Amino acid sequence: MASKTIDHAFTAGTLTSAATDPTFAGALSFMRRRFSKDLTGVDTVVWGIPFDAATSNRPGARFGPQAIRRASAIFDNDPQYPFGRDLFADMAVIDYGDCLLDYGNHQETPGAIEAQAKTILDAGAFLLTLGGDHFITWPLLKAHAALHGPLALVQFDAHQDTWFDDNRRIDHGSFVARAVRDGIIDPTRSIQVGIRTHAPDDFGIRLVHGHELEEMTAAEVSRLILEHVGDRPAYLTFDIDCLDPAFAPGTGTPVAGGPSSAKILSVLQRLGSLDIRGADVVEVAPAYDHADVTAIAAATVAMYMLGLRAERQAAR
Ligand SMILES: [Mn+2]
Repeated sequence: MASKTIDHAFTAGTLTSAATDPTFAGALSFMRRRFSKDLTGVDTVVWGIPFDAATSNRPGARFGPQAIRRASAIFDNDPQYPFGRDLFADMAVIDYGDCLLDYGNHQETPGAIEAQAKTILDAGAFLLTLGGDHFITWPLLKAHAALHGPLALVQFDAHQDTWFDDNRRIDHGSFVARAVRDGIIDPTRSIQVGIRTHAPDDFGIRLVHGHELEEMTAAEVSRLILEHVGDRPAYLTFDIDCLDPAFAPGTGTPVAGGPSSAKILSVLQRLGSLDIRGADVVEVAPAYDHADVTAIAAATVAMYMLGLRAERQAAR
């Protein structure tokens, strides 16, 4: 066995080295990136937020980061499809581990997430977060908007997340209402894809409903997103319940009638010209999953976000 690695997550010599751990063995960081809290010379940070206390129905997304890391072992040392490249050849990516939260004191949760995100962003790194339920996106948006101003929100989701919010609730269904009120997203440049529930407000955000998605091609959907966002700095949030429960059963609030993972990955693949300043993948609840279907879909979405970034850097 020539030049294989094992436990690359802590034996890696450099941040840009390829991991060749056997798929079934080795320490499970995201895509075998080095586990580190050292932000020196880091381009991109993958970070877990194991929080699900804001869930309205089935809890369990606190186990999302672990499941997504484990599923990401399927990405071996071959060039990553469809990007045709080693994503880490020129991009220093670390797995920063998880956000420390007090499970008994949820009022402190948003502040803790925002402060720890700020540490990462202040070091100049791009942040890709693995949730956790969708509440976490609000403090993440706060940390990103402090740096970039109001962001265009590109949200893949079955839900609009604009339900009642009094600025104190710890609720995964109201982060968009709060972000609009806070002025940290620009609703006129924001878009939600895959919606198949009714919420109280849309705040002028462009919606693509589940039934519309069914009738549009992936090229049409991506063109709509690119035209609507334009050159605005964007934050991409991917709730795994955007996908039909057939493709993502392991989630807290599944809704029938959604797109396939193939359709949505085809949309994501075409978003390379978006100015994405931050991203997350949320709502993976592995207790309701089967054969890692949902975790593999989420790991693939997260890999695509790194792939888009690697492509953009190579084009510069
Ligand atoms: Mn949702």
